[in-house]
Amino acid sequence: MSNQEVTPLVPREGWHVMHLFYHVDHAQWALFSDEEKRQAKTRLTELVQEIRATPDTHLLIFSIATPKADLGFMLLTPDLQVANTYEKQLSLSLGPEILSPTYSYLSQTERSEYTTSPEQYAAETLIAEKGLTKGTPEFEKALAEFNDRMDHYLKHRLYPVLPDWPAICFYPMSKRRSGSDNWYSLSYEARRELMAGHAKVGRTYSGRILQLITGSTGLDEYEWGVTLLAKDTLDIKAIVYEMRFDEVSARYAEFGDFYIGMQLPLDILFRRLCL
Ligand code: 76R
Repeated sequence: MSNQEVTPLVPREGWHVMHLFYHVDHAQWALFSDEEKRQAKTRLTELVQEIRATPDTHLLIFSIATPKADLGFMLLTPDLQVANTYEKQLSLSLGPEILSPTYSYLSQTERSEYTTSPEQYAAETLIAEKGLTKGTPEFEKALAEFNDRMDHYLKHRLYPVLPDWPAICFYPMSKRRSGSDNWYSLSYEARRELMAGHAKVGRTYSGRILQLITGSTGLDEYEWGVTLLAKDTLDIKAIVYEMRFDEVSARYAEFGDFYIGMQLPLDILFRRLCL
């Protein structure tokens, strides 16, 4: 059945996101003739081109550091039917026994519950902090700038286009729900205040870390997938370390496994993976 015949599963807003990790079976690969190896790599290359030519669809490809996995993909696309189709095809692209999944994660891009609203920005920053008066040209200009910035930011959160920065870090995380450390029994105001502290730390990494937080409550084991892109692995280590001291992480965060990869063009990736 082709995708035209099934009902699309497109969220009301945002995209589906899959993180896919595989091992390469080199024993099976060694049984291929040179011609079969060439054909297999061509199949994967053509599939990658097809995926990347699909509207609103992005595919990041990376080699994984350490033998936790060999190869990773991050696929972003609106329709879960399409994501599922591509995911199955990627698994089989090098031949039925070459790639075996070692870990995977399903999430969706989402807007943040804690993003500052224009009303909050006006009251807390423009009036209380900067002493501006509502209705003055200065106030209106600052508010318009804020709205522009937020529109741009929301667009990035829901429909991200990720840069080709070499280092990629992925890990899933949840907010704790135990005893007196239950994030979900805090009031909205308390959570918003804590998240403001978190964001303040995060903003100091602007230009060095590009983060994408995707929601997975009800979709996968943890509540969020954290994807960090960097040009220097030291920045990844530093931000994760620094955030451990921030109350949101120190008290309320639980983490899954960490994966570190390097984004590479396919020809270099094939050589890296000894294919
Ligand atoms: O409105 C916004 O999106 C900006 C403020 C912001 C929110 C709401 C923000 C900023 N984050 C938000 C939400 Mn974040 N973030 C993480 C991790 O390892 C750890 O300890 C935690 C993993 C990192 C490294 C990180 C980085 N953030 C979230 C959420 C959802 C929480 C919820 O809804 O309850 C999670 C799980 C999470 C986790 N965060 C930033 C960063 C960085 C670098 C920023 C600044 C971004 C910028 O301003 O450019």
